[in-house]
Amino acid sequence: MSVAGENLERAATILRRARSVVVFTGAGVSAESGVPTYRSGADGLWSVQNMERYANPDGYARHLPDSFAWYRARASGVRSVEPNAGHVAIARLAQLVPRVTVVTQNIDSLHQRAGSAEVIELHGHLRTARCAQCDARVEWQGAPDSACCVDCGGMLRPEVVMFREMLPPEAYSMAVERAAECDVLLSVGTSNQVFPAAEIPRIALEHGAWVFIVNPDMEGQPLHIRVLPLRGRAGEVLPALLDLAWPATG
Ligand code: BJW
Ligand code: ZN
Repeated sequence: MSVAGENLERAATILRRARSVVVFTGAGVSAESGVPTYRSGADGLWSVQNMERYANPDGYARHLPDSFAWYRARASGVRSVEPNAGHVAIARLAQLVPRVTVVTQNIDSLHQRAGSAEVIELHGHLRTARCAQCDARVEWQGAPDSACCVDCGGMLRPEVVMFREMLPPEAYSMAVERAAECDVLLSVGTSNQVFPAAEIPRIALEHGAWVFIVNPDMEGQPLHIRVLPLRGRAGEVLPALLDLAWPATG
C-alpha cells in the first residue's frame, strides 16, 4: 500500500468521475521546492518571529528598512527555486478534469510556473511591490534599494495580504463560488489555520463535495464523513493519485 494508504484507491475512483475540482493549496505544496512553510518554527530569514514582526501593516511600517529587505530577499528566494512534482501534478490535473481551479494561499507563483492556468491568489504574490500612496507597481527585481517610491516618495510595500488586511474581494468571492460548486476539493499542504481562507474547504463540504487532505500531518484538519485524509508529501501523493485515477496518462 502506498504512503497515503487505502484511501488513495478510493480517492482515485471519486476523482476520475469529478467534473469540477478545486485544488486549495498552502505552503506545504512548495516545501519540496525548498520554500520553508510558515509554521515550521524555522530560524533565520523566514522565521516565525520575522513573520509576526513584519507581516502586518503596522509592524511592516515600524520596522523599515528591515521589513522591506526581508520581503525583497523572499521575493528573490522564490524566484530561485523550481516547481516540484506536486505543482506539476496539479497542472496536469487540468488536462484530465473538465474544470480545475487552483485556489492558493501561496505568494510564490510556483503554480503558474508549473503551468496551471487558472490560479486564484488569496494572499497576493511576491512578483511586485506597490506604493501605499500612489499605487504604482514595481517588480521586486527592479525595485529601488529603499522602500521609497520613485514617483511620489511614498512607502513601497509587498503586494501580499498581511494579517488584519482584507483579502482581494474578487479573488475571495470567486474562490467561494468555485468551492460551492465543485465535486472534489483537494486541500494540499495547508495547516488550515488562517481565516478567511480556511473557510474554503468547509464551504465545499457544506455543498456536498468530497475533500481530500494531502498532508503528512493531519492535526487541525476538518473531520467529516466526506473528508479523505491522504497522508504524505504532496510531491509523492499527488502524482500517485493521478496515476491511479488515469493509469494511461502518466
Ligand atoms: C506539507 C508538506 C509537504 C509540510 N506536502 N504538506 C482569531 C480567530 C479567527 C481569525 C482571526 C483571529 N485572530 C486574527 C484573525 C484573523 C487572521 C487569522 O486568521 N489569524 C489566525 C492565525 C488565527 N486573518 C487575517 O488577519 C486575514 N484578514 C482578515 O481576517 O481581515 C479581517 C480583519 C480586519 C481587521 C482586523 C482583523 C481581521 C488576513 C490573513 C492573511 C494571511 N497572510 C499570510 C502572510 C502572507 C504574507 C507573507 O508571507 O509575508 O499568509 S499568514 C501565512 O499563513 C501566509 C499563508 O498563506 C497562511 C497560511 O499558511 P499555510 O499555507 O497553511 O502554511 P503553514 O505553515 O501553516 O502550514 C503548512 C502545512 O504544510 C502544514 O500542515 C504541514 O504539515 C504541511 N506540509 N510539508 C504536503 N511536503
Ligand atoms: Zn508612489
